[in-house]
Amino acid sequence: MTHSDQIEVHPAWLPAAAFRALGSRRVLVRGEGQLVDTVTGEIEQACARYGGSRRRQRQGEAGADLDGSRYELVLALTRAHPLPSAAVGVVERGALGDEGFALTRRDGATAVLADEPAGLLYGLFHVARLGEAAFAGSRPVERHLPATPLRMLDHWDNIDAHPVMGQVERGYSGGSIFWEDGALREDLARVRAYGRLLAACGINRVAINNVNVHASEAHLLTDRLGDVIAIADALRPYGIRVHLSVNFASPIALGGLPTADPLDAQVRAWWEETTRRVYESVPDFGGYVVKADSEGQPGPFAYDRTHADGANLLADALAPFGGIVHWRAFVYDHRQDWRDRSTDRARAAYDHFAPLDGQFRENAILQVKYGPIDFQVREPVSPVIAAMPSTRLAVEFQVTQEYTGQQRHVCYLGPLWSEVLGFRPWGPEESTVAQIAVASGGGLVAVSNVGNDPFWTGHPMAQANLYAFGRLAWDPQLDPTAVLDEWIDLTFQPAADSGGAKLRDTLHAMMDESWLVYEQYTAPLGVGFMVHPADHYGPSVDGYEYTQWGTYHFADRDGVGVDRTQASGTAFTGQYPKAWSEAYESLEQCPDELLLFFHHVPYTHLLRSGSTVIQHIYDTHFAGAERAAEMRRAWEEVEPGGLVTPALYARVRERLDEQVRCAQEWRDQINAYFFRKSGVPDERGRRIY
Ligand code: GCV
Repeated sequence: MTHSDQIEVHPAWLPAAAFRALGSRRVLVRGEGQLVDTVTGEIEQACARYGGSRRRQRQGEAGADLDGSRYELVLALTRAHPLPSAAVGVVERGALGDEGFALTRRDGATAVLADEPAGLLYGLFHVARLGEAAFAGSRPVERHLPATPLRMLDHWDNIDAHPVMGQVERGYSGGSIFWEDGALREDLARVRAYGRLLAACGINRVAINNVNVHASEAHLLTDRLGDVIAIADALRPYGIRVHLSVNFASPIALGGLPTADPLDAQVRAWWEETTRRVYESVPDFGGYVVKADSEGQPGPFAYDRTHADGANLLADALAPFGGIVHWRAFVYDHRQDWRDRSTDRARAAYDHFAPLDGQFRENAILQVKYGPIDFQVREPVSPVIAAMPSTRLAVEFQVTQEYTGQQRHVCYLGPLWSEVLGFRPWGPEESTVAQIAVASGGGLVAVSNVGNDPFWTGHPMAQANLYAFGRLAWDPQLDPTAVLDEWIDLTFQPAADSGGAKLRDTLHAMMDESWLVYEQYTAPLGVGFMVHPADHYGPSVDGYEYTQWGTYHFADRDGVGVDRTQASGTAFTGQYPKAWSEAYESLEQCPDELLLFFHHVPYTHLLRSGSTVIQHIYDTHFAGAERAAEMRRAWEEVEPGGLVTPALYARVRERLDEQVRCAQEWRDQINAYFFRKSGVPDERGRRIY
């Protein structure tokens, strides 16, 4: 496809060839509804390209055509009557929920059944993922149901380009696909194509504006509702509901009231009326996202009210329409005195929110960043997740690579998210983070990495992160390496011949462990934030050390790390259930990769790995920079022009040059810094500056 300025837009994981297998078949679609129309349209296009045929049958249209044996692929709603024979007896109606589907193959026909149209859409994309395999042999009935109905992306997009943060806060992929220069884009083709990509990996909700809600963006709630309607219309054909980030002080800024106090009757009436109007315009509107009392955003603290009071105000306004409020737990003191070692930013979310457990309304979801600080390359899982059994919780990830290479570095984040989702806060045998979030009635949310860049995500390989987030939100138990394989198969359509196999191997070699490689040359042992303040890119070891932001490493001539123990530190370890509280508290049991997050230790401290802290720092930084160079060498072996277009080849090549440069800079600055502090030489005598 092309967009307004005529740059070819990369098809990401939906190139035409992804539909080759189903587009060359005889296909029957049965059912009604907008999403069934979407399915039909997809099949129509694929058949036009690949020579297949499609028949659409609506309710009440009978005829000999209903005999499934004439079709090689049948997609039908279970309520379709009568069911095509290929689909009869496959599943009990009602067992598939709002979004699930069943897939089976027998007597030469593949059938996808769903109770609701959304299920049919997800089933269609599943068939595309399977390719020819969907049409081979026979398949027992498989049911595919999403783990959670809440699989959402947050955009940090601004309408007006912000003087410091730009059009997209922490965006590394060009401008916003929604807005440009203070207005909604005229051509929303990219937004429609985005919706299609998202549906194909399982996302069903999008918040369309930055959680830092500036002046123009606040008006999306009221006099700029037209923008919201247009975006919702563009995304609806792919089953995606739109949410808005709102400013807690809107009753003052937009409503002319003297207060935004959540318990004030006029304020409550203002939100009720405003929300009613939103639903009048967008009946399937998803709800609000709120960043309150955080990094300068207004909130209930100004009125001596709690965050439950704040969230419940909006929840009550949304409830009559089935909407939800996502209330973010990212609340901390961003004006801390660096001299004060007792205040610990890691503690803040738990301290603020754990006492409020059970006080939030049914339709309020607390949105918790996966770690206690801020999307670092390595953090422990946030203790809030285990601390609020009576609250709906959504775990928040960051697909945009703010702290993981800003889409200039290859950093496949599937393994990080998978590790977090599989973490058991209550100890072995107990529930995982994913199970806790799902059982609470929450879900998974992530900050999007998409912009109007021709490759969507700046670095073409960062597309894999977006895809993987969707797939893990649908099924948190998926193996991230297998998900990467799906992405490779769809995106590059590699054949099983030697060329295809080689490309697959190269991509796996570069991406499978790229998160760990990034960790190696940047942040040792759980220390975070040694980045340039403001843009958060590249090394600046002391960049945050004497600032107000609460993100310190406390390196001195003897040692490094933050003492968060109960015995002698900030007592953050005490916020975890016993199993992890004890493990993190203990120098012997604390996992190496988190040691400096929890402990301040001498440079000569012996890690569980057998290395000392200082030698580990040197070794990992040399190794990480070398592995970045290996990635570039691997990419140089790829031949542009076959499965990899010259444009994509060149974009990756250019990014790898920067990654190698930056990794060396990280290596040299970190090694030099810690050598100068500690005076301990590298036992292998390598060059340290
Ligand atoms: C949208 C980090 C980022 C901010 C972001 C904030 C948040 O601090 O650097 O740009 O603000 O997280 O999650 O709200």
